[in-house]
Amino acid sequence: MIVNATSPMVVVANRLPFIVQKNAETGQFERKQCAGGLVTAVAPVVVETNGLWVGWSGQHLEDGEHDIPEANPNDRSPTAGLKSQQVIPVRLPQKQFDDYYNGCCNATFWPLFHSMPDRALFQSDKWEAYRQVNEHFAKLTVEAVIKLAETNPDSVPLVWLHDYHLMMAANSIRDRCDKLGLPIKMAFFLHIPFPSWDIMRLFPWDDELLQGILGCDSVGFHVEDYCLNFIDCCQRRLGCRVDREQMLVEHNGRTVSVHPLPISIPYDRFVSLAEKAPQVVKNNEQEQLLLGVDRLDYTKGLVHRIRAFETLLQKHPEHIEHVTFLQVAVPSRTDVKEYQELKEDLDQLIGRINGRFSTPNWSPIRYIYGCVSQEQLAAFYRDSSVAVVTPLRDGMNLVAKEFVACQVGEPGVLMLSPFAGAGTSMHEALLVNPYETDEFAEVMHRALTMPKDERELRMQQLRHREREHDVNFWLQSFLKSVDCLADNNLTPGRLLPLREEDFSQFLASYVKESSRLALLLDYDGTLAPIAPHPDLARMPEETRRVLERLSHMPDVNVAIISGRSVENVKSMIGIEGITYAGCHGFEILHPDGTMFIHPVPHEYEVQLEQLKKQLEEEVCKYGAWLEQKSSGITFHYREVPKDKQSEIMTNAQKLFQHNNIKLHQSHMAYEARPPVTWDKGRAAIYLLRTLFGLDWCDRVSTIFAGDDRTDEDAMRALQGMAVTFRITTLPNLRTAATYRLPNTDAVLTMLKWVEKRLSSRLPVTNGLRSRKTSMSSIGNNSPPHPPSSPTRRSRSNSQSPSPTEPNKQMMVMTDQVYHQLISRKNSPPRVSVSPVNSNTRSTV
Ligand code: ADQ
Repeated sequence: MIVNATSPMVVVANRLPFIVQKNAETGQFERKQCAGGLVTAVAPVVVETNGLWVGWSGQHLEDGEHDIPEANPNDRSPTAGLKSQQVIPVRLPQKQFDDYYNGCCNATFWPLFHSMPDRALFQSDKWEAYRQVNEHFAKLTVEAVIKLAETNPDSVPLVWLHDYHLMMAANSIRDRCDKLGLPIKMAFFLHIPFPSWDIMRLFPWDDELLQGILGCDSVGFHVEDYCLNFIDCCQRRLGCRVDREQMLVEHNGRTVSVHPLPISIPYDRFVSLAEKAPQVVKNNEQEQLLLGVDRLDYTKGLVHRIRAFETLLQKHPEHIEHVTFLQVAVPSRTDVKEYQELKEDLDQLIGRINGRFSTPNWSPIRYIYGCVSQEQLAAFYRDSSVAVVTPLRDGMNLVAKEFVACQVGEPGVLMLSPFAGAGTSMHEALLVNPYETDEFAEVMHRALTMPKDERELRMQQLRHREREHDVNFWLQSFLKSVDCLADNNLTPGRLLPLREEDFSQFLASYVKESSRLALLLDYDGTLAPIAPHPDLARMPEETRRVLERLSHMPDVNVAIISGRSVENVKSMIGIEGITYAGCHGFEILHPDGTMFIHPVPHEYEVQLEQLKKQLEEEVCKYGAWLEQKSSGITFHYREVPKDKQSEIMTNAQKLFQHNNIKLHQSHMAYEARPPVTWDKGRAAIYLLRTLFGLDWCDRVSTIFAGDDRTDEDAMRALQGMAVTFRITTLPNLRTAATYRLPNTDAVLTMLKWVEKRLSSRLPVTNGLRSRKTSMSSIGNNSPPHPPSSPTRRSRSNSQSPSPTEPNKQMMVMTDQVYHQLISRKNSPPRVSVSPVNSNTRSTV
């Protein structure tokens, strides 16, 4: 095979391309070949590029450490050239391996991805084992990359992860390599189907799984349908921007390309095997063989197939004594109960049918339960009249292709299930739905009686296609897709930068031109990029102007909900006429100047004072400092030099603990917040109810955007009642948000989309809406008019103080008041609550 790869390859698969076994006679460890499509296709690339293979050796940690044996000098298999130093064996404790392999891979992903969710088990401990094992694979893969970098410092290795066993390794590999400054390319190939969103969403950790796969640069599936399913899941579950035509997914600021790469077989090898294989012994010259070759797995549809054969004999008795069904089944996962039951069912079914139809010279079904050599398989393929390849669901199915390659004599007929990946391209096969038993039997009859000219024509076409698109073609297509093929200049697909139009996809059906709109926005990391010091976190001028214009539109309410104190966030934003909620919603300054303050227990205030004092005296050094807020404090350690950070953090944690104050982790900071059930979520709901009444949800379109854990409270509280955006660059993050955005620029783009969408509205000027300054007429970036007093319709009848001077009126929120407020429909409750003196605040 001429590989032509430009990068050394690190293949990462559940198994090594051979199993290491102890020879009972010599006591020496030696290699036992496992000849599969993957090994045949991929091993030569690893050999030729001086790459490495990471995988399980068949040995557990308990079996002890031993060297990987070199290949036997007589070895002619594809892995013969693979030296032991090119192999990185994965050894794991047996229990952990079992939880990962049987508990998660085979009990969860195998049935789920084959769209058989009833068979799938969802167990958190098995999922945890899966993640841990993937982490272990990731660690060893990075060791492989380091090894390659030492010998080959100028090349960028290609890490190729295989199959459903390793869907969670990519992010960890990327992260570790980034930290070490080691550039890599990373691709993933799935050998089984990728299910539709409807099935995928049943998996409780689907978001993590999708993000795990998206850690790669390139993702390959057998057929286009699986690619589209994956893209669909990324869009619907993670809110990724996607391009279905170019098959691109944007996640975490990176573009991941998706490729249909139909795997195939070493065609020529099967042809030459078929040319040499000995004749299969038949009952007589005229006997026709129907052939099934499968792993004994419930996805392969063996029971359905044998039942259809029974129907054939019943409906077409002319085949009795002339047709035999030869089923070859390789034992698979024999330690799993489900597979043992399948074997029993099949044994009984075959026994019953043989009992029913057998004659003294003939039995209808020949059943071989075991592994047969490829030479023997080639003979079966060549000498059978019909191959019955009818899985209930299959990623590709190589048997169909092997059968076709081996048709070197009298042409046979291929029967194929449309639910196998192979069914999408092998058009000349007779497609049959395995669930439709009567029709299945009729198609068997048609295949057995098909005239030679039709058989020839169909087989010729099939063979031509498979010869062209053999396993080497698959490999070259893969290398091309990752731009690792010599003489290939691929321009990598890129999604266009996020544009305003992209938000139509997220928001158009929710935010109409006529909608009443509430925009609830966090500040740091959402409107303003995170900076080393809070004072330096400035919102771009353009964002300020868009927000200002939005705040002047009728029926648009803008509220900022921040962890900063209310005065501070207001001064950072500097727009009048909007709502400011500070300290995660503990203090809310309404546009008319009234202030809402959530009460704080006295005991907490005493403890807080003590904590403050101790933090200042003991740990506010090396750049660590304390931010004072009305209901709490934030201890910042972002500026502490790296070598001092852990000491400062540990000491600060101890002081929080010592003073019995819960520590809330923030961006490089610890926060103390009052121990009450009030957070951004409750504050957001309170705001919406006070602004729009109890039925706000029916009348108002709400958009929330935030970037950290405190914002998740709001995302959860608003789930199903608002469109929420999480601004994040974390590669694997669980969020309650509807969509993710990569940065503050994307938030600005979203705001601009909203502005454009609502631009037919008239802005408010001094309480009057002026046609002259409607948003559609604003061509420049300057605000249409100077900031005016907050004169929304709902507020125009309240006596608003000057916006520049907050109203000194305050009310204190008790649970009683809160419930009173939220149960009052449609009335602006702020107005009906007696204001209390600000001095009373701390005593409640
Ligand atoms: P499998 O589920 O294993 O592979 P398949 O593609 O049919 O399914 O490959 C089976 C292989 O095993 C064939 O090469 C066949 O020759 C061999 N085999 C079958 N029965 C045998 C027997 N009794 N003795 C010896 N060899 C036997 C997974 C996915 C598929 C996908 C492949 C490759 O489930 O959908 O096509 O990976 O990506």
